[in-house]
Amino acid sequence: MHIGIIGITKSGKTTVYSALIRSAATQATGQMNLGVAKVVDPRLDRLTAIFKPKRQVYAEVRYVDIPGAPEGLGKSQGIGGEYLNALQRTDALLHVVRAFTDPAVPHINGSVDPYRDVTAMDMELAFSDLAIIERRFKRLEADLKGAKPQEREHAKKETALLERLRDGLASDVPIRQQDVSAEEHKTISNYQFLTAKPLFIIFNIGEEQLPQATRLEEEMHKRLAKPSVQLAALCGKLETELGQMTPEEEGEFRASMGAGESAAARVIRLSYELVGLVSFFTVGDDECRAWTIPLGTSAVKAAGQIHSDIERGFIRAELVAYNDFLKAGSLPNARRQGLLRLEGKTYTVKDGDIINFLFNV
Ligand SMILES: Nc1nc2c(ncn2[C@@H]2O[C@H](COP(=O)(O)OP(=O)(O)OP(=O)(O)O)[C@@H](O)[C@H]2O)c(=O)[nH]1
Ligand SMILES: [Mg+2]
Repeated sequence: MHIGIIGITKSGKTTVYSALIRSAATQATGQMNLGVAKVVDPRLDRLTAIFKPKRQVYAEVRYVDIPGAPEGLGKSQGIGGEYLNALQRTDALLHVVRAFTDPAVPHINGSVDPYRDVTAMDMELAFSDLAIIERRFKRLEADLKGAKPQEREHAKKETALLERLRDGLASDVPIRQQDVSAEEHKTISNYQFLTAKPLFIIFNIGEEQLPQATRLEEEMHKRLAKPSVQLAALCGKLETELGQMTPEEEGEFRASMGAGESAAARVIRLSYELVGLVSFFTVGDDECRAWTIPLGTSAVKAAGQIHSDIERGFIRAELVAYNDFLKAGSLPNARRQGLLRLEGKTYTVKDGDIINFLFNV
């Protein structure tokens, strides 16, 4: 599971990436940066304060800083399309939009206009999807010649679906906002359409814009809010600098700057939600840990996240919801109050479940 960072050249992609992974990254020409960000979770901090384990392990999100294709996205397919391939492998896209002004870093279009850049990128992503659809039409046409009746049926169905997606794209509706059934989703999942991926739009603002950040985000929500689209404003440069400090120093600095809660931490948490991930916890003297699973994961699959042996030898999941645990105050109390329950293989794990897997190998 990883999120690809995209945007026009000098929008601050590498800067935002550095802020998210809390490490000052540079970028060799044409190279991608791959890094891991911790999902700071106050619930896990609370559990750690209660259990006082030797180790605390946060959930993680991976980000890929993909260098900008200078001549634009759609056109880059002509030059080998590694850029497109890299984008297609991602699970979501994070679009860093230039909102800061700095005469030392000229905007390639001459002026700073974040909403213009959002529209331009949306069009490029749509353009890339349209090209994939056109190529597929040609293949389907060829396949139809001499196809058996059943194959013909399939090809016709797919052609109709792709025509619908194409018409939607032509009227500016990204695939993520189009009506696609679960079955149709399966058909198109191989194509890795870029406008089908969840999208996070980040306005990379300058330090001097920080006092307006909230107002800016409200405006973003008015103008850009859509299903499977997440929005935030963040000062990449400042967040990167703060990310190099110890948590104590960072806290003091944020207070003195009026920079509020960590915008980077918030973006990471929102990315996690955007791609449909939730956390369950394991607790103990040794380790308190947040584990990552897709929303809707069964108990037995969740066990497999920890170890394949636990999945194979799964007997039961002994669990308590985070809020119930807090109410009870301890695991023995939770047990006495009937809040600690046993669930089987098919139980759907909820965000915040504290689980002890019983297994036998
Ligand atoms: N003043 C100011 N400068 C910034 C900010 N964010 C990034 N920059 C500067 O803008 C320049 C480009 O930033 P990068 O993060 O390298 O941008 P990029 O999108 O990765 O650039 P490419 O990979 O070359 O496309 C650097 O000199 C950054 O220091 C900001 O919030 N304010
Ligand atoms: Mg870069």
